[in-house]
Amino acid sequence: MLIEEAYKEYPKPEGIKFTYGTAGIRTKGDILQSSCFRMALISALRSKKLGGKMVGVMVTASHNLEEDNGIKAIDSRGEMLESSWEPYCTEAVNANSAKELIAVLDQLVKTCKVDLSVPALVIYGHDTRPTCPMLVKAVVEGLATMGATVIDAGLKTTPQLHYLVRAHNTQGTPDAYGEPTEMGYYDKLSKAFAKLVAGKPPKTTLVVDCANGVGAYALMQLQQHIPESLLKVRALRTDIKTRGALNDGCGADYVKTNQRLPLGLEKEKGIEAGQRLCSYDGDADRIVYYYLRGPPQQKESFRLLDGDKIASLAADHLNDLVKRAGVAIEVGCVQTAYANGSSTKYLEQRVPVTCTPTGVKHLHHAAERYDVGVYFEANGHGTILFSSEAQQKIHETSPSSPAAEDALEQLKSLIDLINQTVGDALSDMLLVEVILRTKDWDCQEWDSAYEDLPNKLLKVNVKDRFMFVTEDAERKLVKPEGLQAKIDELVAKYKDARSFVRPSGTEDCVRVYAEAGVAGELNSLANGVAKLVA
Ligand code: 16G
Ligand code: ZN
Repeated sequence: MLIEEAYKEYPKPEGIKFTYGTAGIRTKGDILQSSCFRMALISALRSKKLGGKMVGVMVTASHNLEEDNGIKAIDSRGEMLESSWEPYCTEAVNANSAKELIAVLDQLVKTCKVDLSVPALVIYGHDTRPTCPMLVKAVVEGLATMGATVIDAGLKTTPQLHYLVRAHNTQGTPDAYGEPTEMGYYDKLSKAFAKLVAGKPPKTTLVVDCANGVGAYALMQLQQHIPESLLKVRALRTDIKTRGALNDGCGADYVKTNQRLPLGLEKEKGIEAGQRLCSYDGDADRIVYYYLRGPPQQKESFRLLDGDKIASLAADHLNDLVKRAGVAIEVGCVQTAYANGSSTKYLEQRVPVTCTPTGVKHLHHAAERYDVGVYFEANGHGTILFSSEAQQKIHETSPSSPAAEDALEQLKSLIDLINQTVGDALSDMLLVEVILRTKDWDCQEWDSAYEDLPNKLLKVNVKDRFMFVTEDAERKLVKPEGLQAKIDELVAKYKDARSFVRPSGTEDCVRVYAEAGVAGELNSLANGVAKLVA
């Protein structure tokens, strides 16, 4: 009855089909109220299903433009919503009447054996978008309809909300993740960081492009916990008040896609050759690094250190530490088809590597299969997972030498420094800073691990992207029939080339990725494949 009453305020906008995809539901912010209300209902059911444990709901559209927004559900271990529940989300947000909506929820309750008498506990947070307050209101009303206990986390980065869920649910257990507050988050990260860089003061300042998003706020808070004697940071693009500024000409996605500095940064005082920089995305769950080899005005000065480069840096470092510590655990790495071929080659010579389809949930689950699983998408989303057994071994191994003892201590602190629930720009930034400081490397030394193959990503508009079906971790098309053979034939004409085609999970288009050994041939290959697709 309650749902029927509340539903009246949240009918589905006509003529729109929503999908709960790789990044939850994402579209224009002003048509998302009904989805937010309904996702709240499902989240309450999810908490009940998990015995009343806390689950989370995050309102954000990440790197998208400011007018977009989205909603994502977080499971009780701080991970993405279990994928078997995604179809129910899609059905619920597309229901055309209260009756239809209730039928979907009834079906979910029955199939997934949800005990409705269990109380529900849901935490919700949001980024800096102007549509957030209105969407959060819909979430609150949905949760009230279900009689759920709620916690308003307010303005948070996505990974902070994931942290809060995990920390809350593990409180007082042997797996306790940290104090379940925002301050607890900064406290945990900063303490681990201080241990790891003790005796190694920073030689240079890191410039951080905060994408004019929530990362600006979070970084400012983090700086209250880490003294300048340990980390020198200069935060830019921190304007979270000006309308339209979010992700506009800045942020991790802009920098990675355009392979250039944030717009206008070259004119900023103090940005000069040798500078080390990084960019967060709009909800601070991604980060890419870059540096300047020459004057900032020259395009060729720009050198990107993307998710692949971060993965190689981290995998190498952890592998070294594990060996030095004498712990019997294995470091592995997970990538997607977008990983630069050079990075895969580099990593495969050092650690086992697996490839999964795009989307954090796929990488995360694959990384769980390693003792220490390093996963990064080329776009800068990633983290490192330590299995419980690996953590136990690290804590129980007695060191055989002072060097082994030092490596063990570093591993213990890294476990705390890394946000293992999901990719986290702040935590990943601290990780990179620690590794560079430990090795006494500048960006050029990091960059010299391998040379990226020239690569290009194109967007192709097609009539129906669902006609494109892939296999082999998205590296091959099985449909439309015959297309893959044509792509293969074209690719074979180029030296050290690779190309794949996949439907986007977040936009209505098909993406074409191409890589070629010879820079001058790249455009011809990418455009050739795009032509075959269109
Ligand atoms: C989402 C994914 C991201 C992926 C991107 C691909 C999460 C949290 N985010 O943003 O990992 O790289 O989608 O987008 O899973 P596409 O399917 O449009 O290429
Ligand atoms: Zn993001």
